[in-house]
Amino acid sequence: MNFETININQEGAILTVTINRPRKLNALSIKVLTEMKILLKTIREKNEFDIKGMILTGAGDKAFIAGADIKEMSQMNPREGENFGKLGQEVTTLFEALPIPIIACVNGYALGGGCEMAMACDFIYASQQAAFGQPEVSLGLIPGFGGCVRLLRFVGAGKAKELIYSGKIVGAVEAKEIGLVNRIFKTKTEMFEAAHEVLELMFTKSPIAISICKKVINAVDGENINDGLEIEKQGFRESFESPEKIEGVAAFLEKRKPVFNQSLIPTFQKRA
Ligand code: DAK
Repeated sequence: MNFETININQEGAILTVTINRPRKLNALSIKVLTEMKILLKTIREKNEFDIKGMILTGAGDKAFIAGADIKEMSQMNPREGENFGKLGQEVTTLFEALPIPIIACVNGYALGGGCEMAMACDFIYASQQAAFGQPEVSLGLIPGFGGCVRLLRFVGAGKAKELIYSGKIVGAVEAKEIGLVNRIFKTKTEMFEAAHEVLELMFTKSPIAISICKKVINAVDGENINDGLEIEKQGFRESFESPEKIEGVAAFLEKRKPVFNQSLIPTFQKRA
């Protein structure tokens, strides 16, 4: 399979998927998400690659994924924003639905949709250079690829709220302390070696048992992810309707600080 924005490399039963837009810090464009969706659906429906495990990573030394593509989002109306969010949620849901272990190897910025993509994998390994955050509120947005739901599951409500409300970026050590990251490595090479090693260990166990463990853990962790995702989708659309999204996104593109209306009290209205 040939893709423009992702690279795939199979070694034995392990498929490494690399988001390959290093000059844009591997930001998730519609193209990246569409190609990811095609790949994951092909693996799920055909198991064409005959793999037992997967690694997700980003090209270059600076970023795993620096988030959804802000430039593309700046052109989207609320309806297009909703469709974009749906596509992102489909990709993250496909990761969880694949009945094999998937490790996110984070080698730099994992921000916004990037952090969400890492959390949709089974667990996260990080290099010392890794940095994590959900900075969407700086753009007048909310995490929309499952971030509110999955960060809560990884680190608990208090830490999730602190990170999401502040948009703060934390390094690998703090990310490990709060339970977002399983292990930290000095170099990228060590990280990938360890990921291969643990996957090879898993391959000596029952693949069916592992797939059932994955299904059960994902199903019982929290109550019902679909309800949570539905609410998040509505909230995301709402943020797309807000003038603060226009200001936040414009400020990023114009390389300046955003000016938000502090007196505005936002309301969250559930859609029918
Ligand atoms: N999107 C597009 N381009 C990006 C980008 C992004 N997220 N992040 C970086 N880039 C681009 C920069 O614009 C720059 O491009 P040029 O200006 O060279 O053309 C290039 O990558 C290098 O970035 P910088 O020059 O900014 O590099 P620095 O080292 O100075 O800064 C940084 C690195 C990671 C701190 C900075 O780039 C940064 O703050 N990036 C944005 C991080 C961010 O805010 N990420 C969250 C994005 S919002 C949805 C659901 C979810 C989402 C969207 C929709 N639906 C439900 C609809 C998700 C939202 C997000 O992820």
